[in-house]
Amino acid sequence: MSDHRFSSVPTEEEPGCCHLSRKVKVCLCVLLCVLLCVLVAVAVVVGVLMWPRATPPRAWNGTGSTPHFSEIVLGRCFTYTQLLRPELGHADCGQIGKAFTNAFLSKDPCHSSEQDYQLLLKLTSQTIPCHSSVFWSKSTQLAHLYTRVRQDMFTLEDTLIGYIADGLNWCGDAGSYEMNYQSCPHWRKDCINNPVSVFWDTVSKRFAENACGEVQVVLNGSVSNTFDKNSTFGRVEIHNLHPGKVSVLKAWVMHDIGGVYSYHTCSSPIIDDLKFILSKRNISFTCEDDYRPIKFLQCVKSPEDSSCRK
Ligand code: N1C
Repeated sequence: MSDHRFSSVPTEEEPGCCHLSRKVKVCLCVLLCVLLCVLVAVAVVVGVLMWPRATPPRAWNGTGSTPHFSEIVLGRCFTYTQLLRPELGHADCGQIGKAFTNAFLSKDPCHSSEQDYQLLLKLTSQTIPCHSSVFWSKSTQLAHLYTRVRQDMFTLEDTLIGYIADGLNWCGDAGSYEMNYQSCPHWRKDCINNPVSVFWDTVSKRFAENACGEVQVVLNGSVSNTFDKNSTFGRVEIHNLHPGKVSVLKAWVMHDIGGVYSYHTCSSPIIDDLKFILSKRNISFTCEDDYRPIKFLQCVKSPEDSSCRK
């Protein structure tokens, strides 16, 4: 009699120790293949992302981006909107930070444009009351000392956008998503349309366009270019003041205490250049040497100077 019992001895088709059907085995094989493919794909993606850049960013003649640029921008934005001017507490600092970096990342740093900063400008729009705008040229420290005491007055750096960007440097590279921390274009040696110069021109233009009432400018009488037609103030701001909105520009020509030489006063021809540009634009102009409220601030540092004893 032939042996018809169900045998546990493996047949030729089911060798070895596994009791799995052919179907299950095929399924397992397919699953393993799929897993392998997924693993390979993940490894390739990670490899591409982590692989060191084949080409380093272009080398320029200017200083590279400020280390921790994005963190500084975010921190300053929160400081300004939550602590200094809580009336701007609704501003979205996350979006502002993104709009700032998106304005220049992955772009040729010699082809920056006003357009690149439009979203950032929109997100940082701010109303400055009439009679409170203070411009400056070659007098950054003194002008900011002045508005620090006069909290009702605003330089561009006392507005959100100016506060965020003051003193920072930034640029990207067309071939990368990264910032260039090694070098950025120098405005004279490389190109004028670099992200930083275009930024200050763009925000200075808006600051001037929005000014109204009596506006002031702090000028430095102790340098040869007290009024410089090529400075941001002389090239951008005075040409963007609105004659219908701005009644008068009051210039304060300040001189360093103990300075060896005063280059210019309100009677210098260089100030006439400024007066002339404004008269053509139908904006009144007044000028005063060593305006007392600002002079007092200089005297705080040099109380013993004879000019401070009067
Ligand atoms: O070129 P300037 O001065 O005349 O520019 C000053 C003028 C101010 O009234 C500001 O409203 O233009 C605006 N502005 C800034 O607020 C600003 N902060 C920092 C222009 N430039 C600014 N910076 C940087 O200083 C920027 O890198 C630019 O090139 C210098 C301008 O300094 P300046 O010649 O003394």
